Amino acid sequence: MTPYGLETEQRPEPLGVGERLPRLSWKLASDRRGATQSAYRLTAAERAADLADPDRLIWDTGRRECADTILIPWDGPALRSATRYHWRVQVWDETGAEAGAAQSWFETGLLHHDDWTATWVGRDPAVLPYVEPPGDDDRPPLEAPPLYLRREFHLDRPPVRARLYATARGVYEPRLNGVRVGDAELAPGWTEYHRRLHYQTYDVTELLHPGANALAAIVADGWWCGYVGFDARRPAQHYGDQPAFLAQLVVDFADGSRQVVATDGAWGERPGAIRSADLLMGEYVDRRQHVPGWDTAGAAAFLPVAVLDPEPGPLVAEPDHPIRVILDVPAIDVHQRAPGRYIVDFGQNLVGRVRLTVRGAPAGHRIVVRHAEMLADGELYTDNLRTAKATDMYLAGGDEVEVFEPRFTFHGFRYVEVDNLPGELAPTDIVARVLHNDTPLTGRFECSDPMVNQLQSNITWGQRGNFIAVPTDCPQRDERLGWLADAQIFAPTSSRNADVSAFLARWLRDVVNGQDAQGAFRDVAPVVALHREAAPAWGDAGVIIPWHLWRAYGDRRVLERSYDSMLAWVRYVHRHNPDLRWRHRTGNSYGDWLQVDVTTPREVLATAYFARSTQLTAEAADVLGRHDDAARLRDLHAGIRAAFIDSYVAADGTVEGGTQTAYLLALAFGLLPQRLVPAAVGHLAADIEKRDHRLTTGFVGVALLCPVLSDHGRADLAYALLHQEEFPSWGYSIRHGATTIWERWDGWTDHAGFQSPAMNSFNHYSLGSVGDWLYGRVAGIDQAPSSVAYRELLLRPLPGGRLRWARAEQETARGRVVCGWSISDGRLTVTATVPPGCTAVLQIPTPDPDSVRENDAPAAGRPGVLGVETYAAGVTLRLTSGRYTVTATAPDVVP
Ligand code: RAM
Repeated sequence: MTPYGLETEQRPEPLGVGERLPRLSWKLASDRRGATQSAYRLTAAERAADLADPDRLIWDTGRRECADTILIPWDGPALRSATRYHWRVQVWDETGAEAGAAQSWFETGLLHHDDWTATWVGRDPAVLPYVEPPGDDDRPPLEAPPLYLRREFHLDRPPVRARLYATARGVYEPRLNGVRVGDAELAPGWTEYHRRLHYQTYDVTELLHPGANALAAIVADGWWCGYVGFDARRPAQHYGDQPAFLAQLVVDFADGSRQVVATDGAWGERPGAIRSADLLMGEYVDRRQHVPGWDTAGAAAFLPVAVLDPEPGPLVAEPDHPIRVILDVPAIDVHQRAPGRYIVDFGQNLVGRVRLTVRGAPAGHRIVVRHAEMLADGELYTDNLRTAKATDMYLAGGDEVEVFEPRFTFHGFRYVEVDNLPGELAPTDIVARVLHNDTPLTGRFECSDPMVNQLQSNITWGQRGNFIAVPTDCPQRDERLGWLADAQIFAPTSSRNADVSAFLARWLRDVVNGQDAQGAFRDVAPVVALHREAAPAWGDAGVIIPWHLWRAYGDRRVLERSYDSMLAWVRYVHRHNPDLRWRHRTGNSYGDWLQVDVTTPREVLATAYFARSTQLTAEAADVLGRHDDAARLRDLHAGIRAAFIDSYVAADGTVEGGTQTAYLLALAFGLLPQRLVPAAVGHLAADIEKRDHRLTTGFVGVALLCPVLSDHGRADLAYALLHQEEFPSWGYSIRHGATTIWERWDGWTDHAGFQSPAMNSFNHYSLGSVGDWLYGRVAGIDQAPSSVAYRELLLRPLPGGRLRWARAEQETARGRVVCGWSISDGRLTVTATVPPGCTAVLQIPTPDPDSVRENDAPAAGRPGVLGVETYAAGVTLRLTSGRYTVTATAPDVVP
């Protein structure tokens, strides 16, 4: 058994950790069945070599008889700022034998406000009135060009260690001696800036040298003062009226001395090649304005900056993975539409920007790149972008070969139009660069059906495209907001595909910050619009997501930090709805948003969510030891449930509204008397059947559709919906070429063409929330209701539909889990991997319990098999950790 995947604060070897008591985690791997950790020991030292010397350890837990492996808080000495700590974990297995060890490190950031000496600097309008060079009428509105900032400094000796701590009001790219620092994009991302502004930490030791050095940065408007959301006001409406920069370079020498170079009045500024940059509008570069060597020592004098603010403000160490360029996608087709004008197809709706190689353009020649998700009559369809221009422009510098790649904008697109290009556009001269927060991909789902695999691909692309700075609703039009319902509906799916623990926990701080003094959350976070109480299912994200992060990752601290706001939300709804039907203070009450042809009564949906949030807050209270709260919340929940039944459930099991979503909410949230459950399932099934296996659900209901059907014995219907290719269905969009999940079932239809451009995104993840079910039931990786971070696995492969096999893998916080099945020649084969320290209940659906064999032997008594029992549809095996291959007579479900 070996520990691997060591992490501090849910990231491997992070620089600049801001937590005073960071939490350490490791995973375990073993080929041996029944492997478990019985004890661990954590040690730490300031030098890696010192980990071997007991006298030089600064922290030693000694051997702790404990199976825990995740998020163990530091309880060593108080951590100092800007210090690297090496740590080692040693583990003992279930026999008490020493099993293995591994080591890692983390480095603290600037933990104290006093550590900051830097001041905010920006453009001084008095010193530098900006005058746009004449002659470019067709350019985007240009209010103020990005800042190019620099400062020179001298080092007497080579440093042994150097760190740059930096951030911006806006988005920035730091540079040192002519070289870009780090690989973060659009840093510092987007937070409730007035409450928390993230700074980034970079190791720049290798970029410095004795003699003259130059520290520089480009800073553009970003979310701070650019266009944000659908309210097209700019500038100064949301956060501030101009971008600014704050940085502190800390250089350490061998003799223990230190030199600090911080932003202050000695910095210089002038505009450069990027003439304007906006997240929604695009970027405009005039290469003729590029000053060679501007970011190296000895460059021409810049103008003085303005010191904008000596107070650094609410700086917080970046706690999650930054946005990066994650992959490059080549063009699959380049089509010339007119001389110099090309439409390029990347074959995938994606989010990022293009890199274009320009050949032989004379100085000042203007090339325009526009972006779109769809084509209409062979041309870009951009109506659905609303006011987002998504247009990049490049004025050539006159070199033989130039490369244009915008840096401070992003677009949602599959197609681009390149206009006014001199010469031919070779497919290799353009590439799409995909951007998103670098949440490590942890999951994989595959099956025998290409349409379902395309669905899984569309879901993961929707996740990539919308996990940019905050979980957004869409990445292309003038919106891109952190809508709460979208995020809570998709959270379970997202945590299958990637490790989103740090990303969502960080965004939850914004959700909590958005809550008002009465306890009402907002529909979006950060709050830049929609200044009223959140709608049902939207505000509930403030309860559901912390709970989900606890279940999926064992993150107790996120529960602790969210608990008061969870409770305040439930109390808020209760206070305004004392009769326990949520009818008042429902904000914009979107209902089952974008449902098809039906209307689920808002009150039914709202009251169901009131019950759900109350129940989850009660569970959170128990986890945190607040048992009095838990008891009160359980009473409240019982009352809401009774009110729900009384008001909306009839004696024959019909639920008010009679829609699929009404039944799904009632069944999924346990709001029906047990005796009426079969009847309600019958009504739900009848509705689906009478529509020839079509769904009517919107954002809210869709996540529950397949899970509820398969939990209630109607996997046949869940599969019928999964395989449906007629409108409305996932398959319909795929049949029409979708490579991402659409916002609306009818984003484009045979009968009506494009939906109204007023609201029609082709990259919205909500309807992709079925992904959790693909992993959880189709392949079969789930956990028991009381389990945390997949400690007690529930492996329930569900052969059905037209599938012949399905398989999922998931790198959980405890290690790698696999579950898959295949059927051939009447024989079912199930493979499962259970990581050390975990147990599993594995269901084998088979009509013949006696046929079950593990590795070709009767399952009972096999190593690691703790028990064999029959259940209604087959046999369950209780397993310890290990890898298993189980075969049995196949169930009679696959054609
Ligand atoms: C739209 C978006 C978003 C949704 C809200 C209610 O603006 O589609 O996803 O949450 O409406």
